[in-house]
Order: sequence, then structure tokens, then C-alpha cells
Amino acid sequence: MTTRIFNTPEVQDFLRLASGLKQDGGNPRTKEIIHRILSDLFKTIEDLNITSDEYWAGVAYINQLGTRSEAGLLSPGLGLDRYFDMRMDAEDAALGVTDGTPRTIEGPLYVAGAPVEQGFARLDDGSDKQGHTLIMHGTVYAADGKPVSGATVEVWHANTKGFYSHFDPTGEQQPFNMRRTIVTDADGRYKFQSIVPMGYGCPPDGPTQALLNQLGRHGNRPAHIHFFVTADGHRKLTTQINIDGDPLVYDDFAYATRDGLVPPLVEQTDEARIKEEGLTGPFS
Ligand code: MBD
Ligand code: FE
Repeated sequence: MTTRIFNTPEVQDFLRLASGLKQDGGNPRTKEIIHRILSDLFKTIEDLNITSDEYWAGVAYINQLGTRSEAGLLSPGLGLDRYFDMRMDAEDAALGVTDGTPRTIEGPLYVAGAPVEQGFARLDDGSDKQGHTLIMHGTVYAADGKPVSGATVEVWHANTKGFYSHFDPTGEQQPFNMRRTIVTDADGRYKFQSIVPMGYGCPPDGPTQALLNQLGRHGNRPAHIHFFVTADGHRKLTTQINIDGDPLVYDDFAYATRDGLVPPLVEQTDEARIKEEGLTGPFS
């Protein structure tokens, strides 16, 4: 079938009608966006000769995404989240901003309201017996290179099964396990103890994985830790680090891996750590 009607005045007028552009009221920005998306969809249906069976399979798919709350999972899987970051990077580059910790995507598993700690936090509650101790510390710097005291570092990550608290299908984790908000000390420093996470995998029976299968792609992320860094008068940074050595460290289904976000790991015995740190606290 080669019928082409998209460019006829009837169809073009119908698109304006269905997008509300032919009447007052409503939200102009919504109308503009819906008109464009609907036009692109109509054109795609014509160009690819999409059948009504294919179309209704797509409608059912969107309902499945909603039922399983996976819209926010498909989004990074299709690279949309990364695309927004690419756009922000380009905007920054145009303004001459090219230094600082790279941004990367938030992902769908942040939960607000984690316990707040000063300077140091233990993130895990000790219940994950497979856990290998992980310690990370650093300093929050402003754009001018000066440390920022009182900045907020929100940290969240998965357990050794790749599951996040609040989203753990096993129901094994307490709320806010491996989620903390750390306020930087007088020198702008933060530190935390937790356990090395495992990479995340899309629910194998879910709609995101089903589409990735059709694309011949996997739905796995390397082990990673998420951060929001905020301070009054400064732009928020959303970023992550990957755990070096994970086989997927440069093969992330969500495209969040970036140069500069795979820090070197140092393996240390307990004895060496006690000797290095003393027994008097996190910053001794
Ligand atoms: C995650 O843990 C994640 O960070 C992203 C981006 C997508 C799915 C799960
Ligand atoms: Fe994650």
C-alpha cells in the first residue's frame, strides 16, 4: 500500500484540530509539543506503513509500562536521559564551562528524605552479608575551585543483588538502606562507608526488558553509586561513579558511563585501614 495522505490539507488541518491549535484555552506549550509529536507519529505511521495491529500492540505496551511503573526505566534505556545530558554539556561548552566533575543521569530510583549526617555517614545497615566494605571520601569544590562547607551530598546505590531499597522485590531491605544525605564539613569534605554494590538489571519479565530483547540489547548496568551535590547559590550536580572492574563498566544499557566517573579503587586490609586512620574517627 502506497497511499500518501500526510501532506494533504485535510490531514494537516486535522492535526491542528486534534492538538487544540484551532481553539482558545488550554496551554499553548502543551499544544505546540503535542502538535509536533502527533505530526511526527502520523508521518511515521505513513512512512513505515505501520499496521493497526502494530499500533495497538504499542498502545498495550504503554499500558504495561504504566502498570509496571517502568516508563522511567525505558527512558534511560532508549538514551533519552543521556540526550538531555548531552544537550546540557553542549550548552556548558558554548559558555566555556568544560571542567568539574562530569554530570550523568539520575535514573529512576532516587528517593527523597534519606537520613542526614554531618561529614560522615554509614550507608548500609550491615544486613547484606555478602557486602565488601567500601569507603569513599572527597571534597565538594565550587566553580571557583574553593571547597564548599555545608554542601549536601546525597548518595544512593544498590545492594549486592543489584536491588535498591524502596524498590527491592525481595522485600529484604529497610527503608533508606544505602541512601544518605551527607553535609560537608568545614573543609568541604564528605566521607562514607558502605558496601560495594552489584550492577542493576531490568526486571527480566518487564516491558523494558521485552523491548530491549526486540532491539537485541541487554538491560544491565555496571555497579555504580549515585550522587546529587547541592549547595546554596550553586547549580546542582547529578552524577554517578562506576565501580572499576565491573565487566559492563563501558557497556551500560542506560548510557551513564563517562570518562572521569570511573575512579581508581584501592583495596585495603582492615589492618592497613586501622593503621592509616587510627581508631578515633573518620577524619583523624
Ligand atoms: C538504575 O539503578 C539506574 O541507575 C538507571 C539509570 C536505570 C535503572 C536502574
Ligand atoms: Fe542506579
